Amino acid sequence: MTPKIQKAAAVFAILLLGAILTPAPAAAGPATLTYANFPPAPTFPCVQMERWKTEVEKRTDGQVKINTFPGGTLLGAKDMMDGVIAGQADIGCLCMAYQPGRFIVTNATSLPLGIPDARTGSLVLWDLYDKYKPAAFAKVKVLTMFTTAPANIMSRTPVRTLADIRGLDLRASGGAAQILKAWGANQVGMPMSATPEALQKGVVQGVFSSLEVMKDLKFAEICKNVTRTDTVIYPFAVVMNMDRWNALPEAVKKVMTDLGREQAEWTGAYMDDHVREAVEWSKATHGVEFIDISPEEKGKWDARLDPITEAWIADHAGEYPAEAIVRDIRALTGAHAH
Ligand code: 3IO
Repeated sequence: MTPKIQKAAAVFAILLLGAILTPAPAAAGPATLTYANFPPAPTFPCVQMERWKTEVEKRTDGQVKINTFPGGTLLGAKDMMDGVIAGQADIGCLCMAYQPGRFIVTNATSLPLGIPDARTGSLVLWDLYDKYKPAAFAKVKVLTMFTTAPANIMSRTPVRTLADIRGLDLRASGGAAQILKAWGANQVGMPMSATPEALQKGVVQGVFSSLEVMKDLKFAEICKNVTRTDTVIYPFAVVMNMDRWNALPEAVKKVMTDLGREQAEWTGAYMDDHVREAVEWSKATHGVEFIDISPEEKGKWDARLDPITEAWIADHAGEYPAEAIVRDIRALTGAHAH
């Protein structure tokens, strides 16, 4: 053997030994991720969380394991974004309405622009995020977004007219809160996770949100009246810590990225179905009365909302393409509604 070949053989032997002694990557086990959520497990943000977990674990062939924490056990409603940025949870689900000044672009979906249902709302929100990639999300990976179905008034006493709602203590947040104020209610802001106790204790006399909570949070036991306004949605985001995201294998990243839009649509469709079910359940189980506002009265309610969108454009035109954002939400709503 020439010295050159001897050297090559030695290098080969060392490489072979190294290959034998180095454990295969699989031996390190799956990446384990924590996923924080603020409301109780039976509510829709947690139902979509479990669905996402199941799909990701299935589609990544066991390369990742997701540990879910519903009910604010890892992060609370208003700590979600900063908690994920800081790494207190790897993934978190947040309602953007709880920090209205932080998520200007995506919260524009909760202007009174006529989004008819949660499936449409979720796709509109996802496309809007995708188009504008707002700086508010620069520090996280956005895994999905979705919205509730349009909000309605759930209350102890019946609300049929603007006179009935004037001064009534009703709970809402974000864009929905602006609408309650325009109708003359005494709007009280708090996350959904704090609302059951506030209703129970009489701190508020009702809630302005999507109707599936009549069943999921048992509001039908207290709120015997629902006034159909179908006015505005609440937007949500699911975000991941950037360092944890960057550390994931490419194949896992691809699974999660590909799931973003599908999860938005799944969650919206689940919400719409579940609202229908909760309405029937509330009537049958708790004798809840559903009030349709008369067309003449509805004209007055709608007229109160007319200035809201123009005022929002005027307020934000300096910093954002506010007019284009509103135009896009309207166009996307038309494109996705069916
Ligand atoms: C919501 C939030 C948590 C659990 C169930 C829910 N249904 C509708 C919402 C929207 C929302 O965040 C709110 O505060 O009304």
